[in-house]
Amino acid sequence: MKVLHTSDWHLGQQFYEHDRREEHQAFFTWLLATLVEQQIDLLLVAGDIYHTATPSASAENQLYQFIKDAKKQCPHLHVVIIAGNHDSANRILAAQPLLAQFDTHVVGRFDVSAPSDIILEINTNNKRAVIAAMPFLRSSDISSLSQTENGPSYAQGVAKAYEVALNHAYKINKQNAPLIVMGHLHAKGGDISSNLVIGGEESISANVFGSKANYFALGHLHKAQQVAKNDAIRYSGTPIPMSFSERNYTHQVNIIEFISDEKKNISTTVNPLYIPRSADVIILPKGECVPLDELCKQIKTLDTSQNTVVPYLRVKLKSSDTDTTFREQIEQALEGKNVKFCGIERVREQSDNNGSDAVFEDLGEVEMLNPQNLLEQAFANDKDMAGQSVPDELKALLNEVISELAEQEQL
Ligand SMILES: [Mn+2]
Repeated sequence: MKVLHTSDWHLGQQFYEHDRREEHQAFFTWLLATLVEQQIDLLLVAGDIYHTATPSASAENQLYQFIKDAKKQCPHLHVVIIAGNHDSANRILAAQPLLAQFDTHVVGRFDVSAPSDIILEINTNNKRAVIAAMPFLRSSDISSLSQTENGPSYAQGVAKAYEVALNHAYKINKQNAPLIVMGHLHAKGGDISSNLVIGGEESISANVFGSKANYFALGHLHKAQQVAKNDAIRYSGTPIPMSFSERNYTHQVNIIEFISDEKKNISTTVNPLYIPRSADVIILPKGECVPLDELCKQIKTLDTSQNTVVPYLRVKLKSSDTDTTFREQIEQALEGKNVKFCGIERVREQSDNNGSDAVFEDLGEVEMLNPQNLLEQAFANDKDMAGQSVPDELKALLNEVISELAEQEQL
């Protein structure tokens, strides 16, 4: 069985008001050719198919067209898609009956009362695999699985959900077929070690995956990486950069091959395949901030003649650069330039009390923070409130709003 693992497509993303359809299409063209060349039996997409819970018609159209083309070119291909935190479970499940006609399996939500629903047996091309396709777990999905003194524990709930699902997978895998676990979560032990809580959920120890599966296809972290130094637990990362902070990532998909010997021992090989980048993502200046006139010079001399697809450009300027005509000057420098402009970032000088303050390269990273953390940072960074901690009343109010929104999201 030969498998291709990818994730975090974020179809329909608007990047500083710019449509990314063309880049996604370039990725799909490459992916289709790769599926054929590599003779892939099974395509795994580990969540965040779409960028928002209400994707545009054009984003949905792009996914369906891709699946149709993939089935046409690889008739025995099976596809498994799990929902990520950006996806609406209900929305992606709506297409399930039709997608099933194309051997495409969609798992939107984990239901504690029916854990076997997320276990799939794939039979294709005389090969077999068992998949535990665990979608992104919202706190409300798993609150009944854990109780501590302080209420439900998200980490414990996730561990329990994986345990229950995996036990079911082991039970049905009597013929010892390759077992693959899919998940959309922040697993501990990856390259990006951060104390920040990403996406409002805490990170989860890789121990929850157990040790019996042959490969773990993860999504959520956008940088391709192994987890806990284990070659078989991997994030594929995004196929295109989702923010300027991802501009130096090498985007890839993972190709996994399982070979069984006569004793039914399974050996697993994993090889990354690099995805060519269609649209370049550029920040000027490249290093430290430079004075405004120097920045304008750099913009004017930026050579985009080698770019076949129009690149994105964002510029940064020190906030202490007080020339009030900076916008006009930068706009003038941009005239006739073949770029998709993504705005001017005013960079604040590092304050003396650095250390605990997180520094963000762009707003996309702020989106990844959890709201409580963001509120605390707002207090810490505001000069009128400096030194004050967030009042409990305000914290409680924020939590109330968040849980109300979470409830609405479930509807
Ligand atoms: Mn994502």
